Amino acid sequence: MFEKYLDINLEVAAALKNGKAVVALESTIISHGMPYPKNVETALNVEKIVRENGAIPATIAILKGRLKVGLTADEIEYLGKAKDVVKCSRRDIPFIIAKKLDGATTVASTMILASMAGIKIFATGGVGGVHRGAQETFDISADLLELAQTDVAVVCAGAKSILDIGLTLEYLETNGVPVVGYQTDELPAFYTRKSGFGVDYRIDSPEEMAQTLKAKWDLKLKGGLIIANPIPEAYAMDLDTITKAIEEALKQAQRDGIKGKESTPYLLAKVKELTGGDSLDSNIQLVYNNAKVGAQVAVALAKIS
Ligand code: PSU
Ligand code: MN
Repeated sequence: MFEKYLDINLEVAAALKNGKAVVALESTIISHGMPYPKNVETALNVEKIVRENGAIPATIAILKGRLKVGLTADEIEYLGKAKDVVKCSRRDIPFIIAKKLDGATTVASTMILASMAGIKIFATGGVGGVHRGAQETFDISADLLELAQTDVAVVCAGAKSILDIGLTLEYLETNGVPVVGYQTDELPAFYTRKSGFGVDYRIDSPEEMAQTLKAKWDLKLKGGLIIANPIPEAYAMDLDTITKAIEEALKQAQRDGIKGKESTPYLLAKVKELTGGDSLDSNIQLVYNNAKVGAQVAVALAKIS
């Protein structure tokens, strides 16, 4: 049924048909997560890194109401520049289709489209989470609920401290979503390698990660899994600098009355401004590192599937 809404590009379709490794990539990071032209440059480099590590990249978005799995370089450029792209999560998908709009997919909606296409591994920078102050605002990302129900593993750099990391972990535990540290015992905090919080399990190789995923899905334990991959040491930010920037960004968000889906893009842009662009450089490097690990896990999973 969903096939009539879905366009899988030829290369991705062939790879899936032949059981080759494919890595899904999201588009909200392009349209709402980074400024032009760095967003486009990053998205194209991420695809290159996925290829260098033996997998086929599939950047996912909605264009003129069509669900696209695998964008061309021109489509990525278009998304990176366009001003009226809707940040599209699970609830938005049918409206973007019926109105024939352009939608950038979040972690949640990228998982949905990846799963329709048959892609199991998805690499990005950060997932949404439980926001600080969620006790009052109820701001909990739909990404977390998606992880509870859609069979796609997400490689990210942990949870950043614009979120309440402790509450995010509690929420994931309740919903049966495992949080795995890739070559780490500690959950990374996006811009830094440490958060003060542990992970559920540590896994050190793509092969063991693949075996874990296969067992989970063979047993029909539905839902995804967070593969938390720390930013490389050389690109990690100074804890004090990033903490101050995040505190200030949160203060300004409150002052400006930022709510709902605007919240995460606003905070990311503010943190970038307050760190003089340093946070963006770190953000880009951690995405590259996640693309590499995502491809390696996808290759290992393809071998045993
Ligand atoms: N975190 C980042 N960069 C991003 C996002 C999160 O460091 O670009 C994006 C992802 O697309 C994620 C979305 O799915 O923000 C979460 O938004 P919200 O908090 O509104 O659910
Ligand atoms: Mn939210």
